[in-house]
Amino acid sequence: RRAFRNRRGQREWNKYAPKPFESAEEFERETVKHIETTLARSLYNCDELAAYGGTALAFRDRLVIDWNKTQQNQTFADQKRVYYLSLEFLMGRALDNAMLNVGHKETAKQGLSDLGFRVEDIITQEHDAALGNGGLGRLAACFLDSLASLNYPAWGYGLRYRYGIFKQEIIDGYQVEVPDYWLDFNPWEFARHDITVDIQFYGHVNKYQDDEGKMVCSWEGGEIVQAVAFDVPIPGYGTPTTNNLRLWASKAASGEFDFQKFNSGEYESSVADQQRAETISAVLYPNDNLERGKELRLKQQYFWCAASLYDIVRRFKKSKRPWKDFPNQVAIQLNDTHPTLAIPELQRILIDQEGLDWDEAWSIVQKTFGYTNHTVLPEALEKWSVPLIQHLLPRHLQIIYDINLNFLQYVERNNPKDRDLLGRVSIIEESNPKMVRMAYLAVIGSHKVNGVAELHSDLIKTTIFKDFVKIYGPDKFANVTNGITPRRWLHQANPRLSELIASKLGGYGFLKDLTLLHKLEAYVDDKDFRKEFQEIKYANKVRLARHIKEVTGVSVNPSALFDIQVKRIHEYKRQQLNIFGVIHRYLAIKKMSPEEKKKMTPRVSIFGGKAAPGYWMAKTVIHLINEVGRVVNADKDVGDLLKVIFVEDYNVSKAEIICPASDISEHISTAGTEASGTSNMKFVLNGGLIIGTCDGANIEITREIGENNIFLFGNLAEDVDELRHAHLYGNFQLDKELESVFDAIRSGMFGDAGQFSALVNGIVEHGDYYLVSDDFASYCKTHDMIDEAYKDQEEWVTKCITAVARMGFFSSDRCIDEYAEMIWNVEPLQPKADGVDGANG
Ligand code: GL9
Repeated sequence: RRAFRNRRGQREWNKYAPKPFESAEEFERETVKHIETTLARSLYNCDELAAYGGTALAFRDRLVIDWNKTQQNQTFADQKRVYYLSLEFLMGRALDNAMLNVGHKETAKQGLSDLGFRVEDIITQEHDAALGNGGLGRLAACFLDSLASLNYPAWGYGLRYRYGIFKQEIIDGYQVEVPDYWLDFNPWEFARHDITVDIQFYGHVNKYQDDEGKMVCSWEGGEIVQAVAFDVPIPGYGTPTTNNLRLWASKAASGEFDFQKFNSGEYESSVADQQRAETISAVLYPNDNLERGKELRLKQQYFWCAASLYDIVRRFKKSKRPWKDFPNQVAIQLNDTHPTLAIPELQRILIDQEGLDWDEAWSIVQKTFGYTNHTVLPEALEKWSVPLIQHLLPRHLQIIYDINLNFLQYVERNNPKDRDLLGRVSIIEESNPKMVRMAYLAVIGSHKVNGVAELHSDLIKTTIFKDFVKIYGPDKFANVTNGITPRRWLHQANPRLSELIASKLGGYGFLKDLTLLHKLEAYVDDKDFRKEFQEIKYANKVRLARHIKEVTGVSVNPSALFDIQVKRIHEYKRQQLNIFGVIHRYLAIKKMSPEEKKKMTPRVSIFGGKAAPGYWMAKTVIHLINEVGRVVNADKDVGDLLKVIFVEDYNVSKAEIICPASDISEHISTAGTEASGTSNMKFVLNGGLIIGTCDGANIEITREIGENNIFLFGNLAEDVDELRHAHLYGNFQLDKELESVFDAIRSGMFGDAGQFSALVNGIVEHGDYYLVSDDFASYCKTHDMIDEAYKDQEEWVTKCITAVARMGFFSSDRCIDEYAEMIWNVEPLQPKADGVDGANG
């Protein structure tokens, strides 16, 4: 696979590049060499971790050659590049992915076996790179995979957090957060101590006339922190293209602690500066869909934007092109509003440092940026207080005010009659203190704004950005429905299913063009295919059952219906609706006769996900799930009919075990709140059905796979406002069945009822903002339908296979092509394969 043909049509290998392992022996030789020399470990006490290290380094050697060539090729080609700015990249493990992209996993498997190891055990030694919270960060990781696989010249820019998302332990049913120190041994990053940028904070602005009499501003004083680059290779699938993810770490500018203090015995304060600087990139903020306006977070944002822009501008300037070419060479995508400061920062560079006039600079800025919105939840929309920005970034505040002034004058000219409009769309909110609305700044500073699923993209146009549609017209707003990479979420997570599909489709082409899956529909009635499809699902459930037994001690029956909800714990995602439904089911089972029980479909309700450490309500939900599990799982009347499991520390590598093992997964957010969701796609692609609301990408999944193959329920987005209003000002009627559930909780059936009163009262007394009561009856009824449907396994398998066959649309490759064409205007760059300096592939 790694061979290329030269101009004479002969297969050749690069003279110097390490070739793919030609034999297991060759792999062993290199792995052992790394274990003994790079890692300085003796083979006689080589444990699995050391074997992981040696294996990773042996594969890394291959990756790095392609990486260097790709970068060289992209530099020579000198065409437009994409820069994806994201505060989160939820990468998960890298070794299995490297094996897939470099090839020769089988060779490694054989070699490891000769050394006395199983490849699966070695792969699982790796610590997840968990530099993200959830969907937004995982989307960025899928996008990097697709960008490389499709040969787009692209870089990711992020922060190198010393601590990623915390590890979750469940102790006595409560979430406990443990720090995730993941950098002990990370063979996938390369410290570039020679690539540093000085980043300024605080200080003041000086205004003066330059030699030509022009007024100029300069930002002076304050303090400097150094950004150091760490690079991570991102290999593409089926191509040698290997892109770069650059993560910035913070360091004290001097790089050394104060020797004078040190020598005079003040050891502690001598390192204080250093530690203060290093805290900037120390830890990922663990909030999901919530912004809290902390100074350190703003520092992180500016630090990362400024370092990345400096790097991008430096690269552009090497080309010696005129500034007006900047947007033809550079496309910057803002992943949410987190990198919005890049907008005033680029404007500052162009006017204060490069001497462009305002309008010329601003036109470059607007053409360069695109902004992706990922949520309409009001509590997630970023706002920073004016005094804080004034203090930390005085020059940027001036620029933001100037951007706002120009914008408001433009609005006023075009809408002279609409007085309130100016106040509504101003970047500055006239509150006390005044606030900078980052989403508005992002919209104004970008040429395209996109949502992440059709419903969401429509919603942003009618709610948070309604006025901007009036001002700019609808064409500034677009939709790019999210997707997932089939490499990780089908082939790596579910190798047997991938192999089965490949056997029918004549190879693994579907991993590059997921729409080829449609050919599977021809096998819906194929007996052998169906049987094997079912066996694979069963085997995946056995694998998950084993994991559950290992970590919780609870045995679950793999023949039961596996009903899974894994995602961040959030009121809008409504895990509370799910657990209330579970209690409802439990109460029903308790009342059943033995005959009725015989007819029941046995279930395992599986939950997983982290709550933000300060999100008390979400933590209460976790506690309730665990308490219900404790009671139900020990109840002899129930037996296998119902088990309730909370899988602790849900993360990317656990998702790879969980997603292939569902019969049903739950995507049950209050309509209009989940922008897209992406795990819905992962579960269906792996042959599970879903129960969901008409929200986010569920709607498009339904359109693609057919409404017979999905279980939809609940109120529609267009009715939510009305219902909320009625709750507060009408007569709130609690659903009767839900009332019985609450009675059970209040009776102390699941431990001290006082612990759950806020959860219950939020619904009964405080307006039920998330419409749990309104949707409860239809939710339970739909679960009853699922029970019935599951009894007819023939029909069930037909649904699952049909759904898989129709999931081609949800590849992140499709997303990236849409971004490239509609927003970035960039072309792929074919890897060089001329056989001389031999990018091979
Ligand atoms: C999110 C949305 O809530 C999801 O619906 C969406 O699928 C993803 C990716 O577009 O973005 N927005 C957001 O802030 N998060 C999302 O998952 N939160 C986290 O990632 C923590």
